[in-house]
Amino acid sequence: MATAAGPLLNDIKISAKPVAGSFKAKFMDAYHRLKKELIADSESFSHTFESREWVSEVLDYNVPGGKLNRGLSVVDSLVLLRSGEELSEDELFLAFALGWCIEWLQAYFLILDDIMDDSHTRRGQPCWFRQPKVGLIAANDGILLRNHISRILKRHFHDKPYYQDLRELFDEVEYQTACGQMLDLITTPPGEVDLSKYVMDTYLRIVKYKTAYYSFYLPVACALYMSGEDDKSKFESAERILVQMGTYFQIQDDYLDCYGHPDVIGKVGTDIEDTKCSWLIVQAIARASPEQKSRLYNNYGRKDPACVAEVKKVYNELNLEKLFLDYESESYENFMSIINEEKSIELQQVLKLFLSKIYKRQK
Ligand code: GPP
Ligand code: MG
Ligand code: MG
Ligand code: MG
Repeated sequence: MATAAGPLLNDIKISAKPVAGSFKAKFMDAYHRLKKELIADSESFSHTFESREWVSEVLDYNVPGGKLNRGLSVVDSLVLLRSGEELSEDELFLAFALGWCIEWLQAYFLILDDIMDDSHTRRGQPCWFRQPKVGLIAANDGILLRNHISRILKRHFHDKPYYQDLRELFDEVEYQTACGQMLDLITTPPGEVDLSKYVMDTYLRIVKYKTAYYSFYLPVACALYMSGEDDKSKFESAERILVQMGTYFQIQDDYLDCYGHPDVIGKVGTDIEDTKCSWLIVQAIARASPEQKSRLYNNYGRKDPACVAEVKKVYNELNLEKLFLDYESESYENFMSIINEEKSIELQQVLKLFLSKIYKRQK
């Protein structure tokens, strides 16, 4: 992680780094336990040898292979919310289980998103639906993963006072994400290039819903429920700031789609070919001359590599890389000042940890 923001970032890293690092191995142990329980679970369905093998492969291929930032954020946030007070082994496992529910949700979204975006690679391997034996079975695998979340919650949280809150939280966030995904898709219908619709307001609405709630608000809300928090205003201020951070995260994703290295980001960008309402095209349309606009209209949304190269050429003429890097540095300063206004020191720490994990990320 870069330290261009100077001492402020170093302050966060001092308190944040050891927390995240130390839980990774135990977090993976929890994955194996949850996987075993799901496959052994015969309450509603008794697995055959083939189905057990299939589920095992669906899980191993799609669930644990990412950065695990969302999942680990639950336990990291809980530790900070408890002001460093030690968690029992049982509490630790529950925080891991909630973290894995988020990773399961992410895997379910990504399997379906890759079909919808016609993507080829994800996390350094072919997208699940690109596996010859999988194809559109992937759609059902996504549904299966979504249902696993409910089963994990029921098995491990049924007797907790916050069980109903968790169920509603996951339902609400899934709904928000599906709405965001809908906006993402209907703003860019196949074959239609109407770049006049690509304005910042529309963009911000798409990314708030398709990315920010599940990636940023969800882990902290899980940790707040686990910590026994019942002050609604804590949830509200966390939501307000984390949704902005999630927006910043998706802007990075859009930037990396064009300028990131596939070996580092683990996927080959498809936003230009898919006519996506990406941060880059919104900025380009706002700045382009009539001549540049017509080149964008003629080349955006086409699978031809020469068309993609022409769009990137306009991006370079408009110096969008520099625009992004300036936006990134400004965002850091803005976030720090919003976070420092937050009344709860524990919540401040949680938010700074999130910022330190994503600021100037390369993947
Ligand atoms: C990220 O968009 C958004 C999601 C993965 C949410 C998908 C939601 C569903 C309900 C399926 P993206 O397409 O820019 O992500 P990536 O670049 O990783 O493909
Ligand atoms: Mg998408
Ligand atoms: Mg995608
Ligand atoms: Mg993307």
